[in-house]
Amino acid sequence: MPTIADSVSLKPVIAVIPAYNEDRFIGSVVLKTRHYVDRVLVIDDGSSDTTARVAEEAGATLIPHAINQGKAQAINTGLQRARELDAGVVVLLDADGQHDPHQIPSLLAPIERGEADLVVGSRFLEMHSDIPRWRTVGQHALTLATNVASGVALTDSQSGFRALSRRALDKIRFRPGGGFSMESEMQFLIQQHSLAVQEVAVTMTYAEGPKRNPFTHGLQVLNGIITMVSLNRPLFFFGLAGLILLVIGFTLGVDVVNRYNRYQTLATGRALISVLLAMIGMQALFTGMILHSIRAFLASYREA
Ligand SMILES: Nc1nc2c(ncn2[C@@H]2O[C@H](COP(=O)(O)OP(=O)(O)OP(=O)(O)O)[C@@H](O)[C@H]2O)c(=O)[nH]1
Ligand SMILES: [Mg+2]
Repeated sequence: MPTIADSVSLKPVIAVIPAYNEDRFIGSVVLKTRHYVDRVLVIDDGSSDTTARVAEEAGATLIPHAINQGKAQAINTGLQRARELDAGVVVLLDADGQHDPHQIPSLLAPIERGEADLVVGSRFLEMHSDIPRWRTVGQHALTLATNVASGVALTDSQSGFRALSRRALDKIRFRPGGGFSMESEMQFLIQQHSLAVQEVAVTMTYAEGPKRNPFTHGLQVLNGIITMVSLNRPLFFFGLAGLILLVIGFTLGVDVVNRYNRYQTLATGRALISVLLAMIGMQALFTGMILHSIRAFLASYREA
């Protein structure tokens, strides 16, 4: 039976779905997704429920992880299998029914037109999604942090509903232990490999409450962003922080000198803080420069 994916020139279209204890939703997600792609890969990440069986019965190719390794590692496994299967395009979506498989064609369209290597389904391009207000605050904060840190601007950095061209598929691999910061990590990889990115408007369902504590989840993502920025853009991260501290320290120092000239008394507290800030600033600046040089050296060593 022909699928809608037949109209896609970059075949086969492969869906990669990471799943952890999702037996309530995985069956319908796989069935709906199959209408739009040639093959569905479900990475069962050591679930203790019947996710694996339901996914297979619904027609997915199952890739089991014996133990739970986290979302990023599950996607790495799925992308590796997609490369082995010579995928033309890959679609990433969640197993919990929050993403609507009927929107897969709009996600694929920019890649079919040859305009993008990575297409991100954004909840915030058009305000369709019925997202609890308090959750949007955290999502926007993480997007701002990711945009500033990576140098690539998106409206929804945390969306897991994405499509990758073959070129992106060849470049994208997440660092082990990345867990839930993989969406942010993708933004760093876009910058690193000069991939063309586009966003399309999608809706997401928020029928149920969050599964994990959103505060700790947010902190984990933030921690991932800090790790990535220090690995990928040390000069920006340490250099900028160092420069800011140096400027504050210097301004305070000038103020101390002015006060001394005017009142002939030394503002000891301010003077100490000024010296301390300047010292930390210098140290951060040098750390950034040293890490930047090491990174450049390693890159040239890898290329040689
Ligand atoms: N492979 C793998 N997938 C996971 C793990 N935890 C969650 N997932 C999957 O990753 C996707 C997103 O996880 P969710 O827990 O729904 O995260 P979220 O959508 O940010 O948060 P909610 O709003 O609470 O749904 C789903 O398909 C999950 O099944 C995990 O430990 N390993
Ligand atoms: Mg979810």
